[in-house]
Amino acid sequence: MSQTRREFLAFLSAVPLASLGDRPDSADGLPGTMVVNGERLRRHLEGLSLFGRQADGTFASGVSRVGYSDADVAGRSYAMDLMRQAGIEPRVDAAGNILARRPGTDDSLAPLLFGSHIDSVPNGGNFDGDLGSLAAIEVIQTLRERNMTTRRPLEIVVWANEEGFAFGNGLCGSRAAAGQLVEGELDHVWNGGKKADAIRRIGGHPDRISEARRTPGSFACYLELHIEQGGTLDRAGIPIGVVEGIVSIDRYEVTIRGMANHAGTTPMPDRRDALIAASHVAIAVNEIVTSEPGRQVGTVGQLVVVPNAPNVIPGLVRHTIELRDLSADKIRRLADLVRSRARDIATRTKTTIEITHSSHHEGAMATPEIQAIIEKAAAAVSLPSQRMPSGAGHDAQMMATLGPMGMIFVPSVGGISHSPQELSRWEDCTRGAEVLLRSVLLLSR
Ligand code: HGY
Ligand code: MN
Ligand code: MN
Repeated sequence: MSQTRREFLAFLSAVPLASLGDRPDSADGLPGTMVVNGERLRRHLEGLSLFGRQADGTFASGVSRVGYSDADVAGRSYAMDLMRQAGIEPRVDAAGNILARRPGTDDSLAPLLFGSHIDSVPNGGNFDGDLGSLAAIEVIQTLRERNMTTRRPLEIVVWANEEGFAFGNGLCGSRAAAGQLVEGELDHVWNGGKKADAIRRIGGHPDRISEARRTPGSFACYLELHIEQGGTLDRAGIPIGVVEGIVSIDRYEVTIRGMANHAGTTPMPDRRDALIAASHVAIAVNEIVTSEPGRQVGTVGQLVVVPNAPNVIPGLVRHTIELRDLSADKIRRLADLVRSRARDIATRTKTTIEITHSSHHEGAMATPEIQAIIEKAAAAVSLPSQRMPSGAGHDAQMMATLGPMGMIFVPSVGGISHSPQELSRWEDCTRGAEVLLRSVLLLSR
């Protein structure tokens, strides 16, 4: 008997939430104290951090485990071994996503899907994605040890290339599942290789990529535990964040053409310096984004100078612009303002500036009923929680196009992420895994 989204949400609204959190023993037979194994989760996070660590590094050195790299292949194999130790058998889908299923007492129901990613940005941290992926395995391991079987089947997932440093567009595995790969994406070339071959490297089948598609209703709901990557929870001293919505993200490729010339013999007024133009564009992005109230952000994060020689005036600069906000309309409007400023800058610097829209990730609101469940799950183990937006993008925003979605945050110390200094306290990681477990139990009844 499969349930439609409406039936599932109606069921959620009827779930006796008071069974969790108002008294020590929840209806699931779990005590009001933590039951996940925080020590084991820590060991697994430390174990995963070895794959992509620099040669003479330590845990504090962070990790470079870019999607489809050797380190990613090794980290994925480590994660799959942990799944097997937890009694579930992983498979790799056509897009390279790792999936593993645990049967429920009523296997005819759509599974509860939960997980995250383990690829990183270059010189990234050891918690972004890793926590949600390994905590999902910890949930399965804990249920097994406690001899608990949920009514609904459970399916955990490690998404492929969430960060998108490889091939310049993120949420790759979850976009394939949501049917949102762009035309010709598998033929894109990066770092001397084709995307289709990169997907093969991690065990996917690009020629059968459509098999990775998930249809609405193929899962009851999607849950993701993740570090906040900002400083809200850490500053507030609150251990659990309940995500209300995930930002829309627009990315642009900018190509600025001037004229390479001799740095010694070319008088300043005669120069067509592409890097000067790019510098004005970067400042314009910052000025435009900060010119109005709100949580919008804008970043010029990647820049290449050609020929990049000390004694040559830069003739060509390529750089990115990334704009984010919960409102897709707002970042479209801000991009239009950037474009018009770029036209003035091109005139003033005697350069040409081409701005190409390279990717859009639609934001997503989390399902209110699931937000309520997460709050109750936190209360079941006496953890305060607070609702908040996500300034980072996540695979969850792709899953939200297919079904109900919820995200659980834990604090990032100092709000630092995408850096070796990214850090979440072990006790917060354990708390996040516990709330994930409680939420899974409530949602898979
Ligand atoms: O870029 C992001 O927001 C995410 O960490 N991939
Ligand atoms: Mn992430
Ligand atoms: Mn990230």
